[in-house]
Amino acid sequence: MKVAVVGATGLVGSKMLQVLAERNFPVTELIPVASEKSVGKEVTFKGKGYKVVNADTAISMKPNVAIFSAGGSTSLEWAPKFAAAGITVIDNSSAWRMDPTKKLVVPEVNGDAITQEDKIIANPNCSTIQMVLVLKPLHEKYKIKRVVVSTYQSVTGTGVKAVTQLMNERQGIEGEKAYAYQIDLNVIPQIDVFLDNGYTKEEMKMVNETKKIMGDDNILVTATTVRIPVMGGHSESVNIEFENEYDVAEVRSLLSQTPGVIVVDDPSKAQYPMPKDAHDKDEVFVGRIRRDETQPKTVNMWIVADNLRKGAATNAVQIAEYLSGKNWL
Ligand code: 11C
Repeated sequence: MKVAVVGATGLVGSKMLQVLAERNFPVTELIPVASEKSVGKEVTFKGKGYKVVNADTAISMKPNVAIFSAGGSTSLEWAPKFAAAGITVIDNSSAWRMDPTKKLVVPEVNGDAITQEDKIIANPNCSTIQMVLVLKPLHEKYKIKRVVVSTYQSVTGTGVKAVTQLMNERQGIEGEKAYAYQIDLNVIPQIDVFLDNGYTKEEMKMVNETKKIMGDDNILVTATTVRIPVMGGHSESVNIEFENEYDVAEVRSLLSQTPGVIVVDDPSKAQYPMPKDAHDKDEVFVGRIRRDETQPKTVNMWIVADNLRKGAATNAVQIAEYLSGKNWL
């Protein structure tokens, strides 16, 4: 299968190549695509070098599938052109996620929403993906009424420039900044721009994408998203109120049986998920599962995942695997 990766030289793009190789996606030809300034550079895939091309050239090479991670404006401009040429697009940007004509997919949660007619499929935001994977089995069992989430997000979510800023600050080196403020030894309670309602765009992504993926507009979600000086993964403190009574041991057991979720939850041994351990793993880790003693039918938990893997590249490749399994590519 010919696979184009649009944005192949970025942090997520590079992770896409790594994940495609690791999962042995049947790539017969890789088409790395990037902006004009990267055209001609070489990227390595499974030990072989491939020259970066521009989007026009990629379309003329007729890939079966194009995985986009090059930002919203590139996706808005180019995804329809790829789709019009019969190329299925899996788009990691926010450009198409809330478009009612496009599917927003986490394969384990709503893979069955995809049809053969879908030519642009949206990959959700990283902080949403790791949360819905855990919410889904709980919603099926106890029906979720309301979710209160606070995030602790890795600088890798912003990209290479943010990683460089953190490392430079750590070594006292002046350099270009991804954030308006110092990130080392600090916490920034703003991810993306502020909207008129006082929430950030990242917070409203968690609210709106969760409802769309879970297929239930009645789930109430309120979010506070925060950048912390960490790499390796996003962490989330999640408070979930159910319609029905639940049992903590049963929640633990349900989540242990959920594909893609690993429960790490043993307070007696100080075992809980941490970004350092989630780094470069495809699974979503959950722990600190405990009853909210201030309110009935409510549970607290802590969810961690590598935002570049399940939060981006792995989920996109899983969508491609789903399509390939159906012979739709
Ligand atoms: C962050 N969640 O950590 C963002 C990155 O809509 O795909 C991903 C943004 C998106 O900053």
